[in-house]
Amino acid sequence: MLSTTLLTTLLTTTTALALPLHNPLAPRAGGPAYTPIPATCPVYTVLPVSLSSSPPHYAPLASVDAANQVYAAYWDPASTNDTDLYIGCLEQCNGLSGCKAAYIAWEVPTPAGYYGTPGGELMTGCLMYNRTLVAGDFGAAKEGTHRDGRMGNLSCK
Ligand SMILES: *[C@@H]1O[C@H](CO)[C@@H](O)[C@H](O)[C@H]1NC(C)=O
Ligand SMILES: *[C@@H]1O[C@H](CO)[C@@H](O)[C@H](O)[C@H]1NC(C)=O
Ligand SMILES: CC(=O)N[C@H]1CO[C@H](CO)[C@@H](O)[C@@H]1O
Repeated sequence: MLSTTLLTTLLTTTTALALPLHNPLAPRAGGPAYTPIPATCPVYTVLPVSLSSSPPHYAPLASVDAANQVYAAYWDPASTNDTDLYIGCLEQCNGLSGCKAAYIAWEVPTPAGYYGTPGGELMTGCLMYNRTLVAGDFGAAKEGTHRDGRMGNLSCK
């Protein structure tokens, strides 16, 4: 659940991140609206799962991205509170029709074709899916990518 204070922080943060500074990859304007998740709608996570890499870097399997990813937002690396960004990612999923699960990690490579770029830029990635994700939907990420990956299933969607 998100307090008003936290939401204010979040919105301030988002505004700051939306300014295209030196990074040519400006976050997409007008992503899904940040929609607070009611306390009656718990968020369930299936991470961490056991992985051979240590520390584990979880990434959704490419097949899951191809079949079920419905939206992705990439944000410039920032020193913002990771928990706030995770909650913001969940809230954007909540605001997107058909979104049932969201995943966020740091140092996520942008996909090829992102804003006409070859991709591979490491950014904070918030990825949204149209089905509940299970532990088997995740695998070990490539070294140096997907730091601190976390996910949530939205129980009311
Ligand atoms: C999820 O989205 C993909 C397109 O990204 C679509 O092909 C698929 O049918 C959708 N699945 C569900 C369960 O809505
Ligand atoms: C990040 O935000 C969460 C939730 O608002 C808070 O509990 C936590 O203390 C914050 N962490 C830092 C390092 O500010
Ligand atoms: C393992 C786990 O917590 N799964 C949850 C994922 O989200 C759905 C609701 O969308 C829950 O019913 C599951 O329990």
